[in-house]
Amino acid sequence: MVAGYVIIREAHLSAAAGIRKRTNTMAENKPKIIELKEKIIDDNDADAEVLRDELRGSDTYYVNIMSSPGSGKTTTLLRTAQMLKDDFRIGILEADIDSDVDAKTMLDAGIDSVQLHTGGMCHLSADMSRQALAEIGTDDHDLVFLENVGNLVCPAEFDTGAQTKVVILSVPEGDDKPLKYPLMFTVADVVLINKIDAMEVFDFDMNRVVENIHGCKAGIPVFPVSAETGEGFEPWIEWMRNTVNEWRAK
Ligand SMILES: Nc1nc2c(ncn2[C@@H]2O[C@H](COP(=O)(O)OP(=O)(O)O)[C@@H](O)[C@H]2O)c(=O)[nH]1
Ligand SMILES: [Mg+2]
Repeated sequence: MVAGYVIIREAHLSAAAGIRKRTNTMAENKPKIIELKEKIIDDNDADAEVLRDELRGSDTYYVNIMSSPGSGKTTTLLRTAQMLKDDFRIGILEADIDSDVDAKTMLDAGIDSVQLHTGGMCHLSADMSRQALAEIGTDDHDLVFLENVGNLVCPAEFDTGAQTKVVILSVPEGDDKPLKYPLMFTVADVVLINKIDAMEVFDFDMNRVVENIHGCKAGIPVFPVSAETGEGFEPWIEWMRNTVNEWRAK
């Protein structure tokens, strides 16, 4: 095992974040940015099991959110955190290759968040999760969501140590994506079909996508939602709440 390290620095608003028009920079939240470095670990799967035991010890439920860029991870997390904030102390880890826009979105909404930079890596390993969880603090959070790097390939191959893997597929991406990226839908525990408010504009068949998802992993829950309007969120939120509470009761 090669020693890894974590550098923390206060973020200056990045060039990417600066694209957004800002009127009052004095009052803005500046996310803490954590530069993650990958340790070379022989067996990431075994390390992920160790992390799950550690999280059991600290009574922290860890959820890995995966999808393509733009399918709605940040928007979904924002609404999810707002709907679960009275049940759990929520923290959000925002992974990205660069920029701090997603963590800033959370902080602006009053949700605890740190931005993770992966140094160009297209996924997070269990050890990178461990570094990030240590920074956000497992004592202060019962439920931590990871917004993984936007990508339907690499993140599927790396167990982050999360107890639940959520995959988001959005309507504009098409109902055939489970056929093209089967590993992602095989490792998923639950799938959200986001942007259902745009169903009329796209040739997207809800029955067909559920069939395609269940062809990868039989019987997993699929929730059609709109993170924009909130449609369909109640069943998803109830599922998440029950899943965490059942785990905590064990
Ligand atoms: N119409 C519609 N747009 C959405 C929905 N969810 C997210 N978006 C938009 O899709 C874009 C990407 O969303 P974002 O949450 O940043 O995706 P991420 O890259 O996966 O984090 C933004 O312009 C969102 O406003 C939705 O349910 N319906
Ligand atoms: Mg995002």
